[in-house]
Amino acid sequence: MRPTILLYNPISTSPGKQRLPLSLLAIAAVITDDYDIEFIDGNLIDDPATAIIARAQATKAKLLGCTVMAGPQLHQAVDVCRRVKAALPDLQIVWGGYFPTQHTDVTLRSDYVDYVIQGQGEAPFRRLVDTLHHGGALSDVPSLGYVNGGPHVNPRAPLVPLEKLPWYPYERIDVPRYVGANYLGSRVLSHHSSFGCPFACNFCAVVSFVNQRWLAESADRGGAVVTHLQDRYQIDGLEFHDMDFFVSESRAAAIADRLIGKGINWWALGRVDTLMGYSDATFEKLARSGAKMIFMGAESGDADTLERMNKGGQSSPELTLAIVERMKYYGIVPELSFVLGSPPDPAADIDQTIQFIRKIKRVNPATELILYIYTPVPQEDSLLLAEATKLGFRFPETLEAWVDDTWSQFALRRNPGTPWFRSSSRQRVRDFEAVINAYYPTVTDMRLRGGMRQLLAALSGWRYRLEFYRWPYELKALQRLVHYRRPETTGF
Ligand code: B12
Repeated sequence: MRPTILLYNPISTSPGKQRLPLSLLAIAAVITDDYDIEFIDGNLIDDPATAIIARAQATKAKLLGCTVMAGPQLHQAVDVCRRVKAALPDLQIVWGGYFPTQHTDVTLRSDYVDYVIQGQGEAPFRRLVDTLHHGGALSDVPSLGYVNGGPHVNPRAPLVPLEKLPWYPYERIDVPRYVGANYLGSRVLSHHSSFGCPFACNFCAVVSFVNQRWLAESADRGGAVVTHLQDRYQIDGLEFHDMDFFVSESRAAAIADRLIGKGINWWALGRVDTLMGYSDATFEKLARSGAKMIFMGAESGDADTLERMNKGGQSSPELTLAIVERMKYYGIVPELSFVLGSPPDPAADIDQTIQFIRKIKRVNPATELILYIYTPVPQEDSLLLAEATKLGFRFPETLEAWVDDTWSQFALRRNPGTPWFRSSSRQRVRDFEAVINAYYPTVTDMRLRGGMRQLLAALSGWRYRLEFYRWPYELKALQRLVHYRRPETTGF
């Protein structure tokens, strides 16, 4: 009999908005030939702990793998893993993904997580699974964190090119339950066509993850996956969840070639400077292939702040203005995220960025905005983290502290409660957000129909013109009434 491995995806989104659990599909792909796999998804069921306990008892599984991002996922993962461990102390639990990679010691200090796998998971996971089932030394499992007297982490495994990894075992999960509807289409799925990012922005969690490497699937393989998803699940929309889809222009153009004529609208993430370097011919192709919206980190309207963030490349506020203009020409919506309120002078940073955003909207009113508030991520040599530490910032030291109310807010990057950040500054960002979103309602919210859009724009006009953003209660009430969805709560 083949051993069973249980894989658990903690809840990460609201019901009906679940994404394919790509992280777990990726690690499942490398063991599926030799092990049976069962997926338990907190986005699909109410009580994952009970389900895991029942399936572990029925299958005699020895290992539970769990993927964890900071935020709601961590919240559920802590509760569920604690309960599972109490019921089944012999079931080994391994965490992987962003949170345990960044906070390995804290994770291992809990008494319910046995192992952490840092960074790219496929090769180390295979090795761990084999070691636990067929013998071997934990010290030989690369990228593995485990308790050995104290927390111990083995050296990282070399990254494996995606081209050498097997396709995701879609047939092992109920894919139709993940087909969603949004502004891209009525049958939307997701794919991950490259791993990593060559830059080292010092507010970004991806850096400690991949150390400035970028490993991409070929256009042939990417195109074949999309064709499969369309033939099998009739998709008309696709989200590429890559950390940076557009690093290589020739690859992006070649993928676009393969998407032209398929009737699929797509979304992906890239950098302003990279995309400004693309030729008109490539842009033309992207537009024709169905690129509907491209997410880019604009981060700040201030060149010095961009410098402090170590944005790298050619990043500048002028280039951001240029890309929104360029994308307007091609009919592709720019989705810009900003990281506001970074030290040392958060209030000044916020004011400057608000002025900049107003300029952007004048150039291209369709631009989508995502306004995050700076929250540090662990990263060696990060100037921002060093400044934050000087101002009294410390990460929590236990998983329990991570999931308390204050730190849960921190992880969502909307109300971080960081020592340098006054709540009046946070309020200013949120008030401005309410006004600008009313004045220029987002195109991604399908519930906002013509009349309501006009009403919101009319009501917010005087505030926007006079730059008076305080106490926008009437707008917030109306937005609540239409269940206005902030893009960052439905995106990433
Ligand atoms: C898809 C996605 C989501 C989906 C959730 C998908 C799901 N699991 O259900 C949605 C849209 C819901 C989401 C929400 C959020 N997300 Co998100 N999300 C992503 C995104 C774009 C892709 C992740 C992915 O699937 N990658 C593809 C897979 C194959 O790669 P992977 O996850 O890295 O997995 C590999 C390894 O990590 C490892 N691994 C992962 N899990 C496991 C488990 C085990 C057992 C093992 C052994 C290995 C392992 O092996 C895998 C294969 O190599 C990333 C950015 C990115 N491109 O990485 C952000 C990202 C992870 N999200 C992030 C954030 C901040 C959020 C939000 C908090 C945003 C917000 N403000 O609301 C929310 C809330 C999260 C929550 N609710 O808990 C940040 C995390 C930052 C941080 N400090 O850790 C990221 C990095 C984006 C960013 N650059 O800031 N997100």
